[in-house]
Amino acid sequence: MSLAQQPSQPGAARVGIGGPVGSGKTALVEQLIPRFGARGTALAVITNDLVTKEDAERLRQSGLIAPERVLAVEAGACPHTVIREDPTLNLDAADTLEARFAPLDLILLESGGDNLASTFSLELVDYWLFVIDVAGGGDIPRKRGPGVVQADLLIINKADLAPHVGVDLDRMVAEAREIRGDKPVIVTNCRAGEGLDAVVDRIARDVLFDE
Ligand SMILES: Nc1nc2c(ncn2[C@@H]2O[C@H](COP(=O)(O)OP(=O)(O)OP(=O)(O)O)[C@@H](O)[C@H]2O)c(=O)[nH]1
Ligand SMILES: [Mg+2]
Repeated sequence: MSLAQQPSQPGAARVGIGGPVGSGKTALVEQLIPRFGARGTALAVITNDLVTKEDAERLRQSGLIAPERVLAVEAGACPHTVIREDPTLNLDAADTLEARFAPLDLILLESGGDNLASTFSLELVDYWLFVIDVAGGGDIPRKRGPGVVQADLLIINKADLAPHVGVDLDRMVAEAREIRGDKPVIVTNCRAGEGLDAVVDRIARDVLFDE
């Protein structure tokens, strides 16, 4: 790693994962944990749910990660507020994890499911992914929501469902690429674990500065 590439802040890289309700954000986290583990990346996770700790409990019980490395933030009725306008709760959770498990390499922050306009504060994260899914409709990229347009990495998940919901996946991907210019788009199937190595490689390269 060259000095010029090193992150300016010491500590763990913070990566946000946003996207509509049910698009597969937690399923993505479940796929990423063992892959980063295999690379030796020291990892912790923050989940945001509206008024429960559902996703945190799911991850804690998954056997994929030590339960104490998962913290839950209750986002209230507006999940975007705690990742954008006032990310204090998430910043505190990230600081707590860093202090407890130093040195951490990476913290994944899953937002509560939200709409296509949700984006992350760059005060909170160094990089963020937006997860949409094929079953949500092939026209989602064309709607140019800020999440789809601005995210550092767009994930189009549930590729396996395309034939079942009448979506032309190639067209959906082509439209997403056109709208996003140079920024990456990766197609995944988080049920079968497809496309995930490319996601890990991207994050490792762009965020951990580790080829
Ligand atoms: N067929 C298929 N199902 C998937 C895929 N990824 C996730 N799912 C299913 O989609 C549903 C929602 O997945 P979650 O990971 O809970 O979605 P989420 O985005 O975390 O949901 P919220 O946190 O509630 O917004 C679950 O039933 C998953 O099993 C996929 O690639 N293909
Ligand atoms: Mg979830």
